[in-house]
Amino acid sequence: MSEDCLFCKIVAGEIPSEQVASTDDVYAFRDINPAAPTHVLVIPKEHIASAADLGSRHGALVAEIFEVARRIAQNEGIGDAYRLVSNVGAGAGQSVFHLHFHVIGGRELSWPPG
Ligand code: DGP
Repeated sequence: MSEDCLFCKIVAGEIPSEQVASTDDVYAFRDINPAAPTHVLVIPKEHIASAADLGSRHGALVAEIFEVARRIAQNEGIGDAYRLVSNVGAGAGQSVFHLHFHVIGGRELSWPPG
Protein backbone atom coordinates (compact mmCIF):
# COMPACT_ATOMS: atom_id res chain seq x y z
CA MET A 1 0.00 0.00 0.00
CA SER A 2 1.18 3.49 -0.86
CA GLU A 3 0.30 6.14 1.71
CA ASP A 4 -1.77 9.00 0.31
CA CYS A 5 -2.97 6.84 -2.60
CA LEU A 6 -6.74 7.10 -2.96
CA PHE A 7 -7.18 3.70 -4.59
CA CYS A 8 -4.93 1.97 -2.02
CA LYS A 9 -7.30 3.39 0.61
CA ILE A 10 -10.27 2.04 -1.34
CA VAL A 11 -8.64 -1.42 -1.51
CA ALA A 12 -7.98 -1.24 2.25
CA GLY A 13 -11.62 -0.27 2.90
CA GLU A 14 -10.60 3.06 4.42
CA ILE A 15 -12.62 4.86 1.75
CA PRO A 16 -15.97 3.31 0.81
CA SER A 17 -16.61 2.06 -2.70
CA GLU A 18 -19.28 0.08 -4.51
CA GLN A 19 -17.55 -3.26 -5.06
CA VAL A 20 -18.22 -5.08 -8.32
CA ALA A 21 -15.58 -7.82 -8.09
CA SER A 22 -12.69 -8.86 -5.90
CA THR A 23 -10.03 -11.54 -6.30
CA ASP A 24 -6.79 -12.14 -4.42
CA ASP A 25 -4.97 -9.56 -6.53
CA VAL A 26 -7.64 -7.47 -8.27
CA TYR A 27 -10.44 -5.18 -7.10
CA ALA A 28 -13.23 -3.61 -9.16
CA PHE A 29 -15.66 -0.87 -8.15
CA ARG A 30 -18.02 1.63 -9.72
CA ASP A 31 -16.58 4.95 -10.85
CA ILE A 32 -17.79 7.84 -8.68
CA ASN A 33 -18.37 9.94 -11.80
CA PRO A 34 -19.75 7.51 -14.39
CA ALA A 35 -19.25 8.38 -18.05
CA ALA A 36 -21.72 5.72 -19.22
CA PRO A 37 -24.42 3.43 -17.77
CA THR A 38 -21.64 0.95 -16.91
CA HIS A 39 -18.42 2.52 -15.67
CA VAL A 40 -16.31 0.26 -13.49
CA LEU A 41 -12.66 0.63 -12.49
CA VAL A 42 -10.53 -2.52 -12.35
CA ILE A 43 -7.34 -2.14 -10.34
CA PRO A 44 -4.53 -4.25 -8.93
CA LYS A 45 -4.62 -4.44 -5.13
CA GLU A 46 -0.87 -3.85 -5.21
CA HIS A 47 0.15 -0.24 -5.78
CA ILE A 48 1.36 0.30 -9.35
CA ALA A 49 1.31 3.92 -10.50
CA SER A 50 0.28 3.40 -14.13
CA ALA A 51 0.42 1.08 -17.12
CA ALA A 52 3.85 2.56 -17.87
CA ASP A 53 5.15 0.76 -14.77
CA LEU A 54 4.09 -2.70 -15.92
CA GLY A 55 6.69 -5.25 -16.92
CA SER A 56 6.97 -8.93 -17.72
CA ARG A 57 6.74 -9.81 -14.03
CA HIS A 58 3.17 -8.49 -14.08
CA GLY A 59 2.01 -10.86 -16.82
CA ALA A 60 -0.31 -12.94 -14.63
CA LEU A 61 -1.69 -9.83 -12.92
CA VAL A 62 -2.50 -8.11 -16.21
CA ALA A 63 -4.17 -11.27 -17.50
CA GLU A 64 -6.30 -11.40 -14.36
CA ILE A 65 -7.27 -7.73 -14.72
CA PHE A 66 -8.48 -8.38 -18.27
CA GLU A 67 -10.28 -11.53 -17.17
CA VAL A 68 -12.09 -9.67 -14.39
CA ALA A 69 -12.97 -6.88 -16.83
CA ARG A 70 -14.45 -9.38 -19.28
CA ARG A 71 -16.52 -11.04 -16.53
CA ILE A 72 -17.81 -7.67 -15.38
CA ALA A 73 -18.77 -6.68 -18.93
CA GLN A 74 -20.63 -9.97 -19.36
CA ASN A 75 -22.42 -9.60 -16.01
CA GLU A 76 -23.41 -6.04 -16.89
CA GLY A 77 -24.84 -7.20 -20.22
CA ILE A 78 -22.30 -5.32 -22.34
CA GLY A 79 -19.98 -8.21 -23.16
CA ASP A 80 -20.33 -7.61 -26.91
CA ALA A 81 -19.40 -3.89 -26.84
CA TYR A 82 -17.39 -2.14 -24.20
CA ARG A 83 -14.30 0.00 -23.88
CA LEU A 84 -11.35 -0.99 -21.71
CA VAL A 85 -9.03 1.97 -21.31
CA SER A 86 -6.22 3.15 -19.06
CA ASN A 87 -5.00 6.73 -19.12
CA VAL A 88 -1.25 7.12 -18.64
CA GLY A 89 -0.05 10.48 -17.37
CA ALA A 90 -1.85 13.68 -16.50
CA GLY A 91 -1.67 14.86 -20.10
CA ALA A 92 -3.73 11.85 -21.15
CA GLY A 93 -6.29 12.35 -18.40
CA GLN A 94 -4.87 10.23 -15.58
CA SER A 95 -5.99 11.80 -12.31
CA VAL A 96 -5.38 8.90 -9.89
CA PHE A 97 -1.87 7.48 -9.96
CA HIS A 98 -2.76 3.90 -9.12
CA LEU A 99 -3.14 1.73 -12.22
CA HIS A 100 -6.78 1.36 -13.25
CA PHE A 101 -8.65 0.19 -16.29
CA HIS A 102 -11.99 1.80 -17.03
CA VAL A 103 -14.68 -0.63 -18.18
CA ILE A 104 -17.16 1.60 -19.99
CA GLY A 105 -20.29 0.62 -21.87
CA GLY A 106 -24.05 0.64 -22.12
CA ARG A 107 -24.23 3.47 -24.63
CA GLU A 108 -22.90 4.23 -28.11
CA LEU A 109 -19.14 4.84 -27.82
CA SER A 110 -17.49 7.07 -30.40
CA TRP A 111 -13.90 6.91 -31.58
CA PRO A 112 -11.44 8.59 -31.33
CA PRO A 113 -11.97 9.72 -27.73
CA GLY A 114 -11.37 13.37 -26.88
P1 DGP B 1 -8.45 8.70 -14.50
O1 DGP B 1 -8.91 10.11 -14.73
O2 DGP B 1 -8.26 7.90 -15.79
O3 DGP B 1 -7.24 8.65 -13.60
O4 DGP B 1 -9.63 7.97 -13.73
C1 DGP B 1 -9.84 8.13 -12.36
C2 DGP B 1 -11.27 7.79 -12.10
O5 DGP B 1 -11.42 7.60 -10.72
C3 DGP B 1 -12.25 8.91 -12.49
O6 DGP B 1 -13.10 8.43 -13.54
C4 DGP B 1 -13.06 9.17 -11.24
C5 DGP B 1 -12.71 8.02 -10.34
N1 DGP B 1 -12.64 8.35 -8.93
C6 DGP B 1 -11.90 9.34 -8.37
N2 DGP B 1 -12.06 9.34 -7.04
C7 DGP B 1 -12.91 8.31 -6.75
C8 DGP B 1 -13.44 7.79 -5.54
O7 DGP B 1 -13.18 8.26 -4.42
N3 DGP B 1 -14.29 6.74 -5.64
C9 DGP B 1 -14.61 6.18 -6.85
N4 DGP B 1 -15.46 5.15 -6.84
N5 DGP B 1 -14.11 6.63 -8.01
C10 DGP B 1 -13.27 7.68 -7.95
